[in-house]
This record gives sequence, structure tokens and C-alpha cells, in this order.
Amino acid sequence: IIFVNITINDLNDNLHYFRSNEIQIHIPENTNIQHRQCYRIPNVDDKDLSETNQFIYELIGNGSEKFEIDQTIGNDLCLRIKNHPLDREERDQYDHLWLIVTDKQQQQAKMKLHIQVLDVNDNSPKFLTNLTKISVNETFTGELTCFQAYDPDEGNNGRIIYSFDHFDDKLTQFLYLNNETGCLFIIQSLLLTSIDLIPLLQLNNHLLLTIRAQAYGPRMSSTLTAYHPLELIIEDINDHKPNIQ
Ligand SMILES: [Ca+2]
Ligand SMILES: [Ca+2]
Ligand SMILES: [Ca+2]
Ligand SMILES: [Ca+2]
Repeated sequence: IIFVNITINDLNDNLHYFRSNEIQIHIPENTNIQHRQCYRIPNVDDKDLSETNQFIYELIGNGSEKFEIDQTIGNDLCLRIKNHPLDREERDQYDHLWLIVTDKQQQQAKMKLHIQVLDVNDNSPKFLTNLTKISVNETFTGELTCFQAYDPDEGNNGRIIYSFDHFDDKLTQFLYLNNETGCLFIIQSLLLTSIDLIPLLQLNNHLLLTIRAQAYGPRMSSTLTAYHPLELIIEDINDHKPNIQ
């Protein structure tokens, strides 16, 4: 009896392939690049032995320089953010990216990547108006002006709630601020002779107010509030007859 050891050398005779043509990846815009977070992508399948297959991984397409691919978690590939954090307000989609896997015989498999950048409440509202002084007749009632702020975040993260900052309760009978629109109304004349108003006035006829614009969504920090000062100058109208004695 003769024993013969036969070793069969594996050849790269199978083509590698991705199981799906494309993949969706969602990445929050505040992902910390220092943490080297791995977004998993299934690797190619290939019947040949891993020693036989030597692959080169390459990411191409518009925006591909933002990301890199490495093969570190089991069979899965990792997509990582490279050097600069993502910003949804700058770009929210990377959907023309291709992952190309090339073997030694220059045979390629490719898969399309759709990366969607998810919003985080990382912007403060900013007031669009810089109107800080308004003169108004003491008898006026109605809409005075609207204070509009803008917040580039998405959905509730960009929704703004307006309110007064440090507001004396006594003023609620005179002033109303719509917290959705930022429009300010005088609902009762600011008569300079009103006993409720007099203690709140500066220089006899100035009301100093602060309008606040706050993001509605979950706040990441207390800096996500904007303030707008308003000096309301109440003009006296000669509405009292001279008191002749
Ligand atoms: Ca192969
Ligand atoms: Ca941002
Ligand atoms: Ca915001
Ligand atoms: Ca944002």
C-alpha cells in the first residue's frame, strides 16, 4: 500500500461579488471622528480561499474623499469618516459613491453606497431683523412688528419658539408675543399715565424688552438660544385737556 499525499492548490477561479447592488447607511452629523466609528458594510463573497483572494478596496465618486474603507470587523468592511466631521447643513446626502473591490487579476465587483447624514440640533436660531428701536404712539393697539429668526436645522431642530426674556407679569395686559410667528402685538394702549406701566418705564417713556428665540427640538447645549433687544419708545399724545383752575 502506498500512501500519497495530494495537496490541491487553490486557484483564483471564482469571481467575487457583493450580495446586493447597493446599501443605505445613516450617519448622524455629530459623529465624533476621533472615535473612528465603524459603519458596517457586508464584504464580497468568494468561493476561493482568502489567501488566494487579495483584494484592493476603493471608494470612488463625488464626496468619497470624506470616507474610508477598511476590513477590520470579521468579514464585514468598515466605513469610517476620514478627517473632517460631517455637517448636514452643508451636505445631507452622498449618493453617488461606489465601493470597488479589485482582485489580483484586475477583476472587479462593485456596490453603490447611499449615505444619508442625519440631522442633529447643532445650530442656534439667528434673528433676521436688527430693528432694536421702535417708536409707538401711546394710544396704538395692533400688530407692532414681527421678529423672525432662522435656524438651518431640520424639522423640530429648526423650529423656533419665541418668548420674552425677563418679562414683568404686569406687561402681559399690554403686550402679546405670538410664540410661533414672533409677531408682537400691543393689546392695550401703553398710556404713559397708566399706573401699571409707570413703574416699568425707563426715562419716563422707554420700555426695554428682550425677545428670545429658542430651538424647539432637544437642545445639545444652552447656547442654542438667541436674544434680541428691543427698546420701545412710547410717544406721548396730548390726550389730556389742560387742567385750568
Ligand atoms: Ca476569487
Ligand atoms: Ca451641522
Ligand atoms: Ca437648531
Ligand atoms: Ca443640524
